[in-house]
Amino acid sequence: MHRSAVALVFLVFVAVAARAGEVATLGDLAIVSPWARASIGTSRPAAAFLSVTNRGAESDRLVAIESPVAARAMAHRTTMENGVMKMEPAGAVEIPAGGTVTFKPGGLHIMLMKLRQPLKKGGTLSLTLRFERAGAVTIEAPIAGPGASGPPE
Ligand SMILES: [Cu+2]
Repeated sequence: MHRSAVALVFLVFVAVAARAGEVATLGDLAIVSPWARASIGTSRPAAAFLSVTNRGAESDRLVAIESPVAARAMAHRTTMENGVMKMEPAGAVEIPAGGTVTFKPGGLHIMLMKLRQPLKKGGTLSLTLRFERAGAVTIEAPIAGPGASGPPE
């Protein structure tokens, strides 16, 4: 192999290794460590989590979420009100320039409603994220157990 080609391969490897957990990039956005929780059948909503990093100089907004397994998907926010935990639609989620927004248990999350099939531990969930500026990307989120607080190993 030509020496410059070896150097290029090495550089690409370093770039990939430095961004562990990144499953997709879309313009200046990177989708990091997506995962979902196994659902309790199909009668209750399911939740999915991930991070979005914006390496650009302009903010973007997550305006829509779709999944083939749910009739509706949306960003939700968990809040405490007078000691009672509740959640509500978060609307379009701002992804600030140079910032990372993390969807995680107890905070922002992706709520999947009216499931067409249960989310089973060990499977994967297909999610399409639609951003106002960057466009849409479809990712596969591994499904952890129903009580998991982080992605499956
Ligand atoms: Cu919710």
